[in-house]
Amino acid sequence: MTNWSEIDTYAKAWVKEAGVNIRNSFSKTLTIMTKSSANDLVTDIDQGTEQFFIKKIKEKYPDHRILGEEGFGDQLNNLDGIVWIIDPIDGTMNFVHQQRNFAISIGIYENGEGKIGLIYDVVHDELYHAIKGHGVFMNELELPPLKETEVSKAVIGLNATWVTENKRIDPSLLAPLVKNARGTRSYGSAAIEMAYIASGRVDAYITLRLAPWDFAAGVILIEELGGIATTLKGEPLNLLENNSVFVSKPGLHQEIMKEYLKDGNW
Ligand code: 2AM
Ligand code: CA
Ligand code: CA
Ligand code: CA
Repeated sequence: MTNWSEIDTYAKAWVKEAGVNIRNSFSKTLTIMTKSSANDLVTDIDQGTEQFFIKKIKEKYPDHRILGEEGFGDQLNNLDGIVWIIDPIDGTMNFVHQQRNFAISIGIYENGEGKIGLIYDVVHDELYHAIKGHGVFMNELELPPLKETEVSKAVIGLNATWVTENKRIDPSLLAPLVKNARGTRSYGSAAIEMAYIASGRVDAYITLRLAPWDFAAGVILIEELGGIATTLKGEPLNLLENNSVFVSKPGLHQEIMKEYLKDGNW
């Protein structure tokens, strides 16, 4: 039998320890590198944080596998067994430019089923934490189930990219949603946008391209609270590839799918 309570205790302790290391790095000079493009940044702290988690996990749980953004984990082509899906710093551009609005994101899955979700907003010291079947907490505060809402009363997480010319979606689909929503926000960290749905600060989050480590923890939090997580076509998310992601309070998800996303028929 898997001792989830023990895994949870270790995971939380490691996330807090990594957070201290990241905060301490603010006084040092960052090494900033680019990946796929000039705006796709990675730092030595992203890499060091991922390596920190891998060392801890492999020491304690040698049979667990790890999928990490920076590539120090395992090559996965299935989700068999226990898999940690890790983004050491989600919101690297914010980390580099703002020293805030970034998070550590860890989703722990067993045979593809989400068991533990951790999102740690390092600078605000807010640890969002879900254990499947046992609720979602922000630090010590248990979060209530998500209530239904509607577009006219909703704050929607949406990057302006998706309402300008882009190669993934016709901007005329989402422009009316921006107009009809109470407001839109863009925090620049998918994990924080999703944690904010869990805590009720945002009602939905829509984006056309995320990697598994961007949403692996967030969907566990949101689904545990009765929220809905799909692609923009309304299909289940796939943890082994990039996805469009639409996460939302209930009711609102159905309204946006039907009235703005034509039930995925675009
Ligand atoms: P990152 O900071 O870990 O790279 C920014 O809008 C959000 O999108 C962040 O969560 C960011 O994660 C993520 N992101 C940035 N570049 C991406 C890419 N090429 N594919 C998928 N997600 C990306
Ligand atoms: Ca990145
Ligand atoms: Ca990320
Ligand atoms: Ca990252």
